[in-house]
Amino acid sequence: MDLKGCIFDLDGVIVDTAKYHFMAWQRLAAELGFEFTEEDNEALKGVSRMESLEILLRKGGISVGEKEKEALAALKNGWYVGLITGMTPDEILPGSLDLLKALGSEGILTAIGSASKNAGTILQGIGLRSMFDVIIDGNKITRAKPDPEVFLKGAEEMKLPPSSCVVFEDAQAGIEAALAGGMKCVGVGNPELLVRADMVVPDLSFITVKQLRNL
Ligand code: B16
Ligand code: MG
Repeated sequence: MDLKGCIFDLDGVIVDTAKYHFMAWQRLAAELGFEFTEEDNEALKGVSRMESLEILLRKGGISVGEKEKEALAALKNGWYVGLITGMTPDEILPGSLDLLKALGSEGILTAIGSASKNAGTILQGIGLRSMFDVIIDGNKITRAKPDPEVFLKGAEEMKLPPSSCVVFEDAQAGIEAALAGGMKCVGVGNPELLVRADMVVPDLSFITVKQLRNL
C-alpha cells in the first residue's frame, strides 16, 4: 500500500488503561452490590463510557433512569481519572515509542483514534502527546466504534485518503470500524479474538514500517 498515515487506538495499543477502567467499574459494581469480574470487563474494551455502563448494569440486573445513569458514569469516571492521573512514561506498551519514531523519520503521519474522553490526560502523563500529529478522542466524535467516524476524522485531519492509512486496534469493534472506513488494520493482541484484521501482532514491537508498506 501507499502508506502515508497511521492511526493508533490508545487503550490496549499504546497503554494498558483497561486495568484502571476495570478497577473503577469493579468498584462501582461493588457499591451497587454485585460482582464484576475481569472476564466481564472484556466486553467493555473499546466501548464508550455509557455503553460500558449499560453492559455493567445488565450484568447486575439493575435498571435505573437516565439521570441516575449519568450520575453513576460520573462517579466511575471520577475514580478512573484518579487512577490515570499518576500515569508515567513507564506505562507505554512495548514497541510504541520505537514505531512512532520510525514512522516520523519516514515522514508518515500519526494520529490517535480513541473512544476515550480522557485521552488528553493519559497522553500528558505518558509524555507522548507531541509524538502524534492529530488527536481524535471521545470528545470529538458522536458515534462509537464500530462506526468508522473516529478513524475517518483522523484521516481527514491528517488530510489523507483512508486508503493510505493503517489503523492499530486491540478491540474487535475497532477493527470493524477501520475496515468500514476503508482502511487497513493491524490487530494488537490475540489472533483468535481479533478477526478480519489484515494482520495481528502481540504488541507494537512485532511490526516494522516495511511490513506496513507491504499490507
Ligand atoms: P472514557 P480506546 C476506550 O479507549 C476504552 O477501551 C474503553 O474501555 C472506554 O470505555 C472508552 O475508551 C471510553 O473511555 O470513559 O475515558 O471516555 O480503546 O478507544 O482508546
Ligand atoms: Mg482499545
